[in-house]
Amino acid sequence: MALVAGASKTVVAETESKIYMSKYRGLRSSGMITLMGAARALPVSSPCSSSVGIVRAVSTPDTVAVKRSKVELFKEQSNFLRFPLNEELQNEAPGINEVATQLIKFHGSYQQTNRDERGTKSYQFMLRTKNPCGKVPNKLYLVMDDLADEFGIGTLRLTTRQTFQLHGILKKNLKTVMSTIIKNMGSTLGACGDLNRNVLAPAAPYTMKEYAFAQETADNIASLLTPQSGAYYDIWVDGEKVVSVEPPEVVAARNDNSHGTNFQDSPEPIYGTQFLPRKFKIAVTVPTDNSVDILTNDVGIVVISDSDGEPQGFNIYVGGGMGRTHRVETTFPRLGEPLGYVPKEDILYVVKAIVVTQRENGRRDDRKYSRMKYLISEWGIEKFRSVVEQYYGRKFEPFRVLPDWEFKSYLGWHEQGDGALFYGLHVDNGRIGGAMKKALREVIEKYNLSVRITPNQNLILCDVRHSWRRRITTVLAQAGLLQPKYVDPLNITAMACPALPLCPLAITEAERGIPDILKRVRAVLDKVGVRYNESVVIRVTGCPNGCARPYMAELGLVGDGPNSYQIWLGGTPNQTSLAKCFMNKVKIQDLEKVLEPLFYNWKRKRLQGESFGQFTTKIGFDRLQEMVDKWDGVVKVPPKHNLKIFADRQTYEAMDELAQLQSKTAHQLAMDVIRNYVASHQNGKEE
Ligand code: SRM
Ligand code: SF4
Repeated sequence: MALVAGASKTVVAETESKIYMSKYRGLRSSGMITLMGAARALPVSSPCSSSVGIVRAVSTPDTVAVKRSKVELFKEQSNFLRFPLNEELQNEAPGINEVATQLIKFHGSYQQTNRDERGTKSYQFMLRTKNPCGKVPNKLYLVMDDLADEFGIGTLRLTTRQTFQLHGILKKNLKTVMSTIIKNMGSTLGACGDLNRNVLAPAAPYTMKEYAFAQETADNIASLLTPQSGAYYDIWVDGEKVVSVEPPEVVAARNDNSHGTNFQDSPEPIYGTQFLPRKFKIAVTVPTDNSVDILTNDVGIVVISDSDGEPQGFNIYVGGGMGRTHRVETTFPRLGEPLGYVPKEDILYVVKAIVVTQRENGRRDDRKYSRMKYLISEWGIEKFRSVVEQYYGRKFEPFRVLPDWEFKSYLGWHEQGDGALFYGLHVDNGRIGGAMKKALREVIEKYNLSVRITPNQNLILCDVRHSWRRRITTVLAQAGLLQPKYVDPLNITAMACPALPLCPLAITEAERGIPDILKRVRAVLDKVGVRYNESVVIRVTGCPNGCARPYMAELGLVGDGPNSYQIWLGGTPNQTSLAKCFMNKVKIQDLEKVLEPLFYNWKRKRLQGESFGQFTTKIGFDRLQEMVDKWDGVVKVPPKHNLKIFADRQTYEAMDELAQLQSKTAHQLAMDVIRNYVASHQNGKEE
């Protein structure tokens, strides 16, 4: 029996998932919990519209005893995410109880412990911000930078969904940190929890109409789906009103109930007491720009313009998602599939209709299967579409034909389109610390720059004047933030999740392990003769949840035991196909035994321009396995030129310093520069 601590002792969850309506009714009549009042106006497909105002696991059978997961009960009894979080935050204990731990996620925080430490658990909190399109105003960047030093572990983490994470915040400092973020143009509301997460959009601050429109749409969707009850401000800034001006079209779309989407008179008109069955993810982009990994989102939205570049509407994909559980084959990563096209003025209504379809029908009995991808897989896209259409009140038009997708990194210097420049910086695994953190702060503060976070854990400095370019390039390069042409192409597209020591779900290393993995992969590529400028998209996660989207990588390493990984192959450089699991339980020290034969054969047997991902898919796993099994370790490639490099002392010392910042020797750094030079000349590029 699990006791829901903090509440009256009568609140008992009998097992993880058996919650009975009769018990719930008792609580309601005792007035202990505030519930929103009204029923949905026009029930569409819900079989349980009789349960006043409550969404109950609606694709599971509507019996008296509907099974719901424990978290559903926590949400229901929380007075819209307040209770018992508020109480738990005020007591002297270093941590918070189980219910509050679930609720605080909706406020943008996770309780964690340092898994490297033995003995008594020392609780700490990770905070995640919400930054639609990755936009970070200058003031917020500086504040985050300070907070990381004063209250965190001294680093900032850029995430795969264009947000910041601060790790290591103690409970006693949570309110100070949260309120500081809120008062400095930031928010963490809804960064985690069963609701809409940060909305992705291309981070490039282009002023072109299509990009600006995609970003405005992402902002509006984020506003539409922000929790409304005020609990966040009650808890973190003592109910202070934080003025946020919403566009009238967002307010109108949220309040519209002409198709039975809303809980009328509820503090949460879209979410109700139960919020969504699970996390929910949306990305918006423009044709060709797949910087957002569009197909991995619950909803992927693509701006469609006329021949003059004037946005007219949107193509919509649904049902993407990465998370899975080892050895449970009924859980799987899945790509979004086309739902249809809608005119531009309908987008907020359509998004709401999709969210409500998932709210009403997504499973609430077993959180492993609660993501919308499982609902769509079970129903099929036709049924899903027809239910969404009822909430939308119109039919979808046919999905418009799209050009091929490309991965865009936005690294290096680019024109914004308004006379200013932006500078995309590669940040290994999004971890900003040490000299790099100091230099970034100096530049961002001095030139009053706003920044953007990319979905690849990188950073863009915006609104840079041409006259500042040289100075900024130099200051950042001295701190190890090099122009992309000086960064190993493997690093540019690689990603790893945080994993150990703070992620409670990590099975093995990811962020801490990837620097060495990439060096070893580079050594293997060198050995088999693959040229330096040819790259492979590598993504590493410490468990199968897929936070660095490893199932879209050409080479995905997914932790499946201490120092061991599954190897996933078959993603493409433009992130449009799903990889498959090639091998299980490969020990990290045995990586070369698998990679050497694969890269050797790719080098020798590929068609011109064929990426590693395309090659592995074409060859098939049986033959790849044979290559690995028969590999004798003998690489027959022409010998390399033995190049000697001479430099004067001053140059050598400068290179040595720079090399140390990149964990290389001066010789390796020099080789990288030469390789890059040769590669770009082979490609006919200007230096
Ligand atoms: Fe994630 C849980 C980190 C993007 C799928 N993710 C976690 C937690 C919070 C662990 C936990 O539940 O206690 C990790 C915190 C680690 C730490 O100490 O920082 C965590 N996820 C991250 C970040 C920081 C990884 C990164 O390297 O940047 C990303 C933060 C995104 C953000 O700013 O909102 C992050 N997580 C993702 C993505 C990628 C994406 O959204 O594009 C995915 C796969 C896409 C998807 O959702 O399907 C992802 N995270 C998960 C899952 C599996 C969800 C599922 O459907 O099964 C979990 C576990 C869960 O939810 O139960 C999870
Ligand atoms: Fe943690 Fe797993 Fe996500 Fe990595 S993939 S951050 S180990 S939940």
